[in-house]
Amino acid sequence: MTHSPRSSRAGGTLGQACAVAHPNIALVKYWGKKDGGGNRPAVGSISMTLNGMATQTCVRFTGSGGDDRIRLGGAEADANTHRRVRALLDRLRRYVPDAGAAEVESVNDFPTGAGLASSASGFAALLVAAEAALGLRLSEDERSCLAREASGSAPRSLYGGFVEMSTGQSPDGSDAVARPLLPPADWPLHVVVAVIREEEKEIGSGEGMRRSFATSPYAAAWVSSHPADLVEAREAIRHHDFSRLAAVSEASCLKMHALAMSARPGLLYWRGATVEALHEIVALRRGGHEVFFTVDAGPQVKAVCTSEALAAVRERLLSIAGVRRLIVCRLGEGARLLAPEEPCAGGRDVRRKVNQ
Ligand code: 2P0
Repeated sequence: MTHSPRSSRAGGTLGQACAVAHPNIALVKYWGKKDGGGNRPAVGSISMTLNGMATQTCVRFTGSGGDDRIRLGGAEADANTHRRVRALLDRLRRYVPDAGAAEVESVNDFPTGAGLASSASGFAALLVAAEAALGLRLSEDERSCLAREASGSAPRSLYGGFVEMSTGQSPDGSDAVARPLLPPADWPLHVVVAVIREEEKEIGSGEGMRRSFATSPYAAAWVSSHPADLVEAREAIRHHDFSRLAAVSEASCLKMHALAMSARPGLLYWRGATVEALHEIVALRRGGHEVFFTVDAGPQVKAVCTSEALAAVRERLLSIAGVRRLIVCRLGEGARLLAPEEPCAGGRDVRRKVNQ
């Protein structure tokens, strides 16, 4: 993709910046990539950005050579994460060739790599912080594209509330971007995350998608039936139609997992408590509570509900053996820079160096 000529250097000296971003959960799921590079999604998606979990990331460019130093949760990043972070930094450094090596510190206040969209919030926060640290001013679409190349779900965390990510038509991916659909305050829903296992999953989403598309007999049907789900969800969100959103979201979730399970070898992200939680949520809805489920590439179950249903949902999910704890969220805001005086869990060392 091309980033110029709209990008511009905002001026000033190279510096450091910190940003916060929240994970998002997809109601109409992204699963699968287009051939030809650029990490373009094979299908569009619609998500909710959540406020109860956050990634905080600080980036500092040193102006001198050497390798990037990348720390996640206080420890050196593993080789795969290091490679992905460096790839995004390299794309940004094309604008500022004298930026030098970066120091990155990032902290999640929720389990990492366990189906809770840590790559979405992580890469959204990294992009916003690095852009500011380099003094760049990217367009919204450029920001979306850079986030997407790092992680397909990350552009959705750039915005708050309900967000749609497009698969785009252009071969260069320049229109595979995220757009906000509805601000968080417009529909005050809750999301209760039932944490079932905090360990990192064995098969990451990227590998799961590749395997599903390479081997499942259902991949073509997933792609061809997807646009109707997007239309349905968009309409439900526009009209604040809870039961319509519930129906299309649960259908998209189960369809995605059916696709993953039908890969060879099959991908089974669920544990026993996952299935129990799905049954309990359906039973609550039959009992008159406004609640529906979604599950991502991990065992955790997310229950989307109204304020009226919240107490019953919490009680019922906590009663399931195998549910370790709940994280209760509302719709959250998009990624943003932290002001210098705001505390940043991800940037203690980076900030200390700058202030010395
Ligand atoms: C989603 N997931 O729409 C779907 C549902 C997981 C299940 O987007 O390879 O980590 O970095 O583009 O963004 C997780 O996929 O994948 C994801 P990459 P990503 O939320």
